[in-house]
Amino acid sequence: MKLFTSVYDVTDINALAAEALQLKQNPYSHQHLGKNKTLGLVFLNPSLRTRMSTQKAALNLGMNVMVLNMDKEGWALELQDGVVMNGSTVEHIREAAAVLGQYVDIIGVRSFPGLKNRDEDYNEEIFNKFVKYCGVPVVSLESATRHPLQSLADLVTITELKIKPRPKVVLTWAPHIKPLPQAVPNSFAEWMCKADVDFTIAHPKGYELSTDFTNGATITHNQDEALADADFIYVKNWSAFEPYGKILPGNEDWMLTNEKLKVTNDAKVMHCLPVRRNLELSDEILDGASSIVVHEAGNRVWAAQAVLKQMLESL
Ligand code: AN0
Ligand code: CP
Repeated sequence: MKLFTSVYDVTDINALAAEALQLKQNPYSHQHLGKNKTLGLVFLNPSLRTRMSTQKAALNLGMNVMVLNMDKEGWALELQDGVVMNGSTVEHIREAAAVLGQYVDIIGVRSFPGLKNRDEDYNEEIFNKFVKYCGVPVVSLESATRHPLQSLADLVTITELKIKPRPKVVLTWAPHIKPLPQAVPNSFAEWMCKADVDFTIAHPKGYELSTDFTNGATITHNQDEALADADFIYVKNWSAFEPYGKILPGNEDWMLTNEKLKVTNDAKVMHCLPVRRNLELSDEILDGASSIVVHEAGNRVWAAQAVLKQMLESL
């Protein structure tokens, strides 16, 4: 594997999830693969889980890891071509990415959307420029429109904890006070539409995701109906795709509660984290028996390790 940006970079998602679960059983079995190989992790936005789990995954494989918080510690990056750089940007992405590629064997990049210009975000301009100019394999640490390491960890978690062959999985929108990217729900939807699950998306009117990611999902505005008989509930806020990046008024009653869980099949509740308590998800759920959010975050290590292993094998 030379690139990991979406589900389309994976030939067999179930095999990759199975590989992650094998690595969970035997984390240090492939230390020789990463010997004298370096992973560079470049962050243009904050992170806790992605940074630590990907670093841990690389260490388990015997790799060296270097982290650059480019947004805080790097030079201000210019992204446009053909401009006179007489403003605040100091270094062009052409040189920055190419130079990073000289120091490392694999690069991870996190680059959130601006949520202002939909075409720019959905064309993945920043991420694709990194890929184009760095000259080494690239793994997405969440781009403008997708978070594939998260989605793989979510598939791993569902595969690990399911008690029937084809569970019902529901992605349900949750309230938030800030406009958040569509990357996590887009990506989760894209992976679930290819997984062996019965997949439903529930959201208030106006929060339709791009149909490029939801082909094959059942989509409803009725949360209670969606939750009926659910085995896994994936909670996530996202801002509107149209009008792009906006929060629509109302919908506070979409926060999941124990009362709402009664119609489910004793569902396990997932969230990628970070989560705002009692806004996106209630204390009673996060602190109760149905929440698997910390277990899910733990599985980020094995998802990242499976991806890095396949990349190391193709170097
Ligand atoms: C980000 C998002 O929703 O995409 C990162 C989630 C992993 N969340 C926030 O910005 C709160
Ligand atoms: N879920 C996730 O990607 O968390 P971080 O933003 O903390 O990396």
